[in-house]
Amino acid sequence: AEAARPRRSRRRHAEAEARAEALRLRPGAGDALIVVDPQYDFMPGGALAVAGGDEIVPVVNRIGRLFTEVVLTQDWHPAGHASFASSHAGKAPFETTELAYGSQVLWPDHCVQGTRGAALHDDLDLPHARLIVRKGDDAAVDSYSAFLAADRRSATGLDGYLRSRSVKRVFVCGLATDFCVAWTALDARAAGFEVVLVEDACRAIDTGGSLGRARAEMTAAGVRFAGADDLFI
Ligand code: VGL
Ligand code: ZN
Repeated sequence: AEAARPRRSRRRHAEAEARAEALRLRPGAGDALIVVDPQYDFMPGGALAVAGGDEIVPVVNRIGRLFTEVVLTQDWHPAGHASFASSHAGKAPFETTELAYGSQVLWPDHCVQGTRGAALHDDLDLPHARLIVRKGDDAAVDSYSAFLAADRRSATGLDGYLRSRSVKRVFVCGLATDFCVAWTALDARAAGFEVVLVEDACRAIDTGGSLGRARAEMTAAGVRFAGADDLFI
């Protein structure tokens, strides 16, 4: 056991080096940060509060400085949106229903266009963010993903934007891990980008096993998982 220790630690060291090398940022040369839905309705006290949602803000600010290409997304629903339980007689939040494009989780009314709940958190310090993608604005179709709405037809154009900015790899963070973050990460993979999920810059809703499912799907799709500190080595 004595003799095995240095060998093991050498291997661990090599693994840490490889991991650091794999995550080494390429600012201005292919890396982008996507910050998903850092809005008041997903923060404690909001209409669809995510536990610890506000704790991501300082982490996002810290990593945001590392990127020259920063994109924010904003859930942006009209009143009476199809994803709101209040739009379906007899339905309660967190139940599901069938819409034209498939199964839809129903939510409390949230992120209604122009309301305070839909606003980006005031403490976000990302003055260099160039693009804000609003999604979910079609009254009949939800959009967790920053790329493609739930009908899998209407695109936001984010894929073309990133490509035209020569982005090769996207780091994804924000709210909520198991819905908008996961769908954004999966669609980024499907669009051919390398994807790294910055886990401690995310928080989850976790309803009906959604977090476990999202993690499994992201792993299967080749999304890599990192912590914010991994980006500073
Ligand atoms: C989200 C549920 C409904 C999210 C948005 O940002 O993850 N979740 N709308
Ligand atoms: Zn929404």
